[in-house]
Amino acid sequence: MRGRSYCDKMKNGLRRLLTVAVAAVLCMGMFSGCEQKPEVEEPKLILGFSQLGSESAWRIGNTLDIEEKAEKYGINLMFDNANQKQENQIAAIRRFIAYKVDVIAFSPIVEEGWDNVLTEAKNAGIPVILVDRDINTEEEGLTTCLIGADFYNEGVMAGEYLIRKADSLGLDHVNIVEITGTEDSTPMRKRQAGFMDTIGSDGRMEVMESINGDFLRSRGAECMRELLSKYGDEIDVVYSHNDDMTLGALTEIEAAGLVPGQDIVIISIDGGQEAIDVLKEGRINCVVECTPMLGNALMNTALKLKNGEEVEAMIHPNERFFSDEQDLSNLSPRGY
Ligand code: GYE
Repeated sequence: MRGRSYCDKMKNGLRRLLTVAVAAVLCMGMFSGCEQKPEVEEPKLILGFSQLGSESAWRIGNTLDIEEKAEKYGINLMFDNANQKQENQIAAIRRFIAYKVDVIAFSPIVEEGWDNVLTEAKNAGIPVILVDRDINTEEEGLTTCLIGADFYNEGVMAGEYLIRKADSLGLDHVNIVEITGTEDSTPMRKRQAGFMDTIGSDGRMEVMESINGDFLRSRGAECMRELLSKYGDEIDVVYSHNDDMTLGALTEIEAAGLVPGQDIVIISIDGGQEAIDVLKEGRINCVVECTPMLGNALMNTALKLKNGEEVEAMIHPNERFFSDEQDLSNLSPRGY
């Protein structure tokens, strides 16, 4: 700039000097700050979890428990809800691998079809935990462990209840309809097998039809409508693989002018609050427990894997059943 006075030049020089001094002080502050420990604690581990959907009260309870326990344990949870689609679960697991999470956990919607993506996880050195449901594979070492219920035993408990009920009612022939969970899923397969193996040797028992209700309340109602239109009041027993389908079926039974719990024996699985309340009213006869509270076991197992420790191959929570044979007045709130 032309024509500047000596005084202007002095002012500018001073200004520059000041700017440099301020910058130097700021810089020193920044560097000394770098030496201090960051205030935010590093997460203990990053856990990628693929939930299969939100089809039932059980599933919603399971998701809430896992989110709550991740926070309690200081674990960074990358959560994905697959909305009932296997391809969404596969895509989520691939994202977890790309992100290099420490541990992957997932609840497989069905048992088959996981080999490729789990081989990718294995090759990336990321351990995989199965939550709730199992997979079917010929490959070795794709997963580390399974944390979930003993579904076969749940089916056995349901069958044993039915035998006792038939005895107490003095029935010599029992017509059963079964509303099953998602086809090819572990709980569907094992709840069916445990039940059939238990009643199989009892000559009074006849399964008229097994129909797929996909663990959904709306499908439970549709299935029951169909069954009632085929068999009407010949149906003695409904064995339903979860509470939501059971509750859907009840409305159809009542709409058909029948009294659930009396005209038809109702056996359900899960043991969520709504079904327990209906059991107490006498409109359901037996509910086998299946707890969705798997969060503690999952977080403990994930931490062990991160530390390179051994984990148990199978963790089954303890489960019981609730029925019209018991006094349930003091049962504590179910939490799902
Ligand atoms: O019984 C049902 C849910 O896999 C144990 O899935 C779970 C089952 C549960 O939709 O309500």
